[in-house]
Amino acid sequence: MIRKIVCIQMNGEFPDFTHRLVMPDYGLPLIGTLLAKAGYDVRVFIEHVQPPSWDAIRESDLVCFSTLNAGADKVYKLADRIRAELGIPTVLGGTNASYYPEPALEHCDYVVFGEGDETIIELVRTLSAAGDPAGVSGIAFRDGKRTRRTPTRPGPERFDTGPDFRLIEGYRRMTMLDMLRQRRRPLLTAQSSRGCQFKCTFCIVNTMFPTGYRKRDIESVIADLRDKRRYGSNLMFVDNDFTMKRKATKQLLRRIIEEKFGYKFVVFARTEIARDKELLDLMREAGVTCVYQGYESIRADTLDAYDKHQTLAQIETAISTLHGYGFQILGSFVVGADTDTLDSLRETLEFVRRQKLTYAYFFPIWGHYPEQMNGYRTIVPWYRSIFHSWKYSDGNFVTHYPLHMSPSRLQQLVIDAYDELYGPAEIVRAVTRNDLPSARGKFLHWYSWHRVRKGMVEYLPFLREVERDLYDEDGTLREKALVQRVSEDPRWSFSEGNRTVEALGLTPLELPVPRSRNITCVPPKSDATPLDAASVQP
Ligand code: B12
Ligand code: SF4
Repeated sequence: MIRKIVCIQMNGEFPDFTHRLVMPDYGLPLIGTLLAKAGYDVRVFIEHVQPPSWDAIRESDLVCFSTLNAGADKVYKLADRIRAELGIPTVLGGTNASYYPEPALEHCDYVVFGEGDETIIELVRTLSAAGDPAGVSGIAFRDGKRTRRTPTRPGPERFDTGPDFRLIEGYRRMTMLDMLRQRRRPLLTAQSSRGCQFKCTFCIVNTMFPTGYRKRDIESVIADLRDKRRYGSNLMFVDNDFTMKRKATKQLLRRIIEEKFGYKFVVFARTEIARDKELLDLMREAGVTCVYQGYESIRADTLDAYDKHQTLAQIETAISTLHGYGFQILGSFVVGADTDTLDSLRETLEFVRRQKLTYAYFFPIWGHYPEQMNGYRTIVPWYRSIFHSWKYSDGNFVTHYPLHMSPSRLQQLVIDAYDELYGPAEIVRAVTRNDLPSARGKFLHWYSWHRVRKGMVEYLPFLREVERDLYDEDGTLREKALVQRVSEDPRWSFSEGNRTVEALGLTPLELPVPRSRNITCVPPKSDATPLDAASVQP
C-alpha cells in the first residue's frame, strides 16, 4: 500500500548559469502535484531549495526522482542507498532516464519515459495494489536480468494542472535579506504549451514530447500565474516556444494584461515572431522583458545541418525588431557541428557583440541522444563521443570530437567567449550606450560565470589527454586514428548510450515522423558520415 511519496530533484555537480537563481523546476513539482491530487501524501525536495531529508525518505513508501544528465550520478547514489538500507521502491523520470533507462535501472526500480503526468498515477496505483507493472504503458523495469519496456504512451492532450509550489520543502517568497544572504535571486516557472513543430537535429524536444505542439487551457495558465504571484514577480515560461499558434498566445497575453499581474516574463520564441507586430506589442504590454531565441549558428550550412529552418537574415531582422521593442535578448548557439571552424565560431562571438545581445549561451553539441533513425545511431557517430561521467554532460562541456578543431580548442573558445561577453569591457560598453538593463544582466552573468568557468577550466587537461595525436596540424580530426583508438581503448566513448540502444533494441522514445537526413549534423547534401559508423560497432 503506497501512501507517502517523496519526490526529489538533484542539482548537477557543477554550477551552471542558473546557480545564482532559486528556480523550482517545472516537471517534478508538477508530478508531485498530480500525485497529491490523486490522494497521496507528497513531499517535494528540490536540492537547491532544500536538500532531501533522509528522515522523510525513510518514512515514505515510494521515492520519485527527476534528473537532468548532470545530476544523474547523485541520483543513482542516493537510489542505491535507498535500495540497500530501506528497500523502498524508486521511480526515475525526466530527460536522463528517458534516454538512458539501462544505467538508470541499475539503481532505480522503474523508469518513466517522456511526459509522466498520466503514467506516474497509473504506475503508483498499480504498485499500491500489488498489480503487474507490465500493464502500465510508458515505463521500463527489470524482470530478472531482462529489461522490459512497455508500449509507448502518448503525451497528454490536456495538461491543465499547474505545479503547487507549497509542496516544495523550504520554498517560500524570498525577502531582500534572503537574497543578500544566499546571493541568489528568485525566478518562477510556468508553462503554457508543450512540444514544438520543428525538428532540429540537435534538440531532444521531439523525442521527449513526441505528441507535438499543444497549448494549455488559457484560464488554467492564468490561475497558475495568480497562484505564483505570491512568490515573486520574475517568471520564465518554460515552453519550448511560447509563441507558436500565435492566435492562442495573443489571447493569453490579453488575459495577462487584463489581470495586471505585474510580472516580468522571460519567454522562448523563434525568430518568426519578428513578423507579427501585434504579438510583439502584446508581449511588451503583458510584461515580457527578455526573449530567449535559439539562433544556433550564423553559418548557413550549419543552420541547414541543424534543420533549423532559419537564415542569418531572419536572425538579424529578429534582433533589430526585438531591440526596437525594447526586449532584452538571450541568443543561444549550438557549437561544434561538422561545418563549424574556429574562425566561424570567433565570427559568431563578434556577431553577438556587434548585435549588442544582452546574453548569449554557447552550448557544445550533446550528440549522444540515441535516435531511432539510421540504425539507432546517435547524432554524432558513437566513436566521436567523449564521456567522462554524467556530471560533465550538462551542456557546458565538450563531449565530442569536432571535425575541424580539437575538443579542448572548442572548450577554450567557449571559455573565451563567456570571458569576453560577461567581462568588464562589455559591461562598460553597455553602460556607455546607456543600456542599463543590459549592463545589469551582463554583470549578474559575470557573477555566475566565474564559478561556471572553474569547472570548464578543470576539464581542459582531460580533453587534452584524450585528443592527443588525433588532430592534424590544421586542426582536422584524424578519424581513422580515432576509430583505431576507441577500438583498442573504448574507456572514454559513450558506453552508457550504446548499452541503452543495444539492450532495448530500439530507442526508448519514438519519433512521430521518421527523419532520414541530417542525423549527423552535416549538411543534407553530404549526408553520409565520412566513415561508415555501422561498420565500427561499440
Ligand atoms: C525551460 C528550460 C530551461 C530553463 C529553466 C530550467 C528549470 N530549472 O526549470 C533554463 C533556461 C534556466 C534552463 C537551464 C538549463 N537547462 Co534547460 N531546458 C528547459 C526546457 C526548454 C524545458 C524544461 C521544462 O520545464 N519542460 C516542461 C516540463 C513539463 O517537462 P519536464 O521537466 O521534462 O518534465 C516532464 C517529464 O520529463 C516527466 N518527468 C520529469 N521528471 C519526472 C520525475 C518522475 C518521477 C516522473 C514519473 C516523470 C518525470 O514528466 C514531466 C511532466 O510531463 C528543456 C527542454 C524540454 N523541452 O524539456 C531544457 C533542458 C531540460 N535543459 C537542458 C539543459 C542542459 C540545461 C542547462 C544545464 C543548460 C546549461 N548548460 O546551463 C541548464 C540547467 C538548469 C538547471 N539546473 O535546472 C537540457 C537537459 C539535457 C539533459 N538531459 O541533461 C534540456 C532537455 C534541453 C536540451 N539540451 O535538449 N533550461
Ligand atoms: S531547437 Fe527550438 S525550434 Fe528546434 S526543435 Fe528544439 S524547441 Fe523546436
